[in-house]
Amino acid sequence: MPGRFTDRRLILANLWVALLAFGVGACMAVMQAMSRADLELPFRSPKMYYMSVTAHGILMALVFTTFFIMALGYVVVDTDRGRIPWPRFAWASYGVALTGTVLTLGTVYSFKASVLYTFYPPMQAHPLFYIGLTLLIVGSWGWCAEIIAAWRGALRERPDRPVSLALHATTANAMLWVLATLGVAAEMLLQLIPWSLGLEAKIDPLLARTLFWYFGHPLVYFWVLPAYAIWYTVLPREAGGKLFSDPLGRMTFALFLVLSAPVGFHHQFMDPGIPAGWKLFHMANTMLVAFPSFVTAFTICASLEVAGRLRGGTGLFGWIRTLPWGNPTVASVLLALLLFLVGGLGGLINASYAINSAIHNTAWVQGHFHLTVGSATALTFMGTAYWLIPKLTGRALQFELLAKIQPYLWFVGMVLFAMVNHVTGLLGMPRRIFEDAYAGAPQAIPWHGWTLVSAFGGIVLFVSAMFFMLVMLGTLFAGARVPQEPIVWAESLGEPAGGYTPGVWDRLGLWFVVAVAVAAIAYGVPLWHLVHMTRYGSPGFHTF
Ligand code: HAS
Repeated sequence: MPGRFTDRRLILANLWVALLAFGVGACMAVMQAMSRADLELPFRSPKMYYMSVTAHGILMALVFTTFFIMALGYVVVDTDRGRIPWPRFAWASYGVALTGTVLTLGTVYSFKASVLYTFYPPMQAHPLFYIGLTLLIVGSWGWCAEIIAAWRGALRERPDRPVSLALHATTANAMLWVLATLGVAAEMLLQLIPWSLGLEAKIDPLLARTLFWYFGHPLVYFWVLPAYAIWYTVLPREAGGKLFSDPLGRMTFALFLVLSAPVGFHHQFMDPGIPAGWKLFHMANTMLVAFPSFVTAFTICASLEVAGRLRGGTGLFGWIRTLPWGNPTVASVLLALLLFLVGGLGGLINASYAINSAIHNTAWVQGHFHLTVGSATALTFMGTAYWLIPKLTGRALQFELLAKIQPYLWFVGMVLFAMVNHVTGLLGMPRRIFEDAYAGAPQAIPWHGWTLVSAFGGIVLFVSAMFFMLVMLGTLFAGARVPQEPIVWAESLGEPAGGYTPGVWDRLGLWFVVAVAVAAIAYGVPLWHLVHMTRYGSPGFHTF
């Protein structure tokens, strides 16, 4: 029966890595949340804690996301084009990315790379840590080549028709990823790898941080754009309605491509050595890149209203009640949207130059990113898995009741965990600390009660994650055979009878060129300054 997908094995291979990374990452997370609240655990120590935080960050933020996004990209191409352009090349890219992942995690679990997922120098890891991450990125470039080739193939075949919105979104994300990863590739090849191999005695941490954040902010959009794609192309149909506007979706993804890179200094507002004018410029761009998210909030809300009213909802808010809250895919996405509303608005607070000094490096930041990548992205991906796996495997979801409860548990856990992190952040609690007693500092006393609440949230999140894993493993191994449904993207309201004709937002090649130019303006001069100013460099430090 399974066979609707030509590249099913490749998609499943990517999904398996994503799922395993998520399951292991969730186990590390619950230990960290408890350890931070001073709850005793076997083998608890700072050394164990920082190894675990590094592993959790790499597994969740870099491995789970990247492999899930690659699987989803192949699903889109397979659905729209019937097959991916070069299957052997895709398998080779997968092999490279997987080898890199194993190398990196090997160094982390052998306590040779407790440098956290941002791997800021002068903390130094084993060379294989950096080489492994580089391979993970090289593997993902193979995926980008596949997606862009599929998009070009679709354009060549039907020049009078735009590609599907799903393929448009996936291609914009692949282009964004190519542009973003140039920064981290430069950091790895010119700085971190030679320095960790002992070929260079010292490293310039500020230059490394700048190259990292050139990559690091578009990275967050690389994580969230596939979730946006699901909100636009799957949610409206699953909720029983239509997408409010297809053209607004196309504009959104093209704008993200252009505006994602020239904003990285909002992670470095507190760093010395970067002129204030450039920080202000990046702040203004950050406010601009919020625009496509506001458009998305409007479009998705309008699409949900259409669905709710088609399902019989009346009155100002009656349509919200009639949405299918019992459908695990829809519930996951709706709850992800609600959490993202808070996380996204928190992002705008972070991006305000002056206010950033109050929250930078505090627990607030981990609150922010658990509502964004940990909810908007991760919870949407869980909902996507409930929708996708039966279509991919021809097996019915197992443990359906757990699947129905799981998104709500995630929501409650995240409210307790991430909202509370915002509060402790405002109370001055730093992020990434092993224990909230902070060596008995009196300022730390008010943190403890709140941190216990966040630890409880961590436990609820862990239970939710295990429910998800049970449903996935149960379905993949023992789901009953069912007729395989094809993937059909959501229809859009107001589509002209003969279909749309390509518009300016469909010209992703042009927007890529604009994106390169904007990134060159935003980074060219500051990087030139950094490279030419007097620099002293630092030797490596092995903290644990
Ligand atoms: Fe961020 C730090 C600013 C979005 C991830 N961010 C981080 C870090 C991560 C991260 C991982 O300016 C930590 C990095 C580290 O380790 O140091 N972020 C922003 C801004 C946005 C933003 C302005 N971030 C994200 C997304 C992420 C992510 C998305 C991952 C996926 N972030 C910052 C800044 C920092 C930062 C500073 C540095 C802080 C510091 O000092 O260290 C914006 O793009 C957000 C725009 C989004 C919105 C929300 C739109 C709402 C929508 C939902 C609508 C809801 C509906 C509900 C329709 C304005 C789309 C309907 C439901 C019904 C039931 C009807």
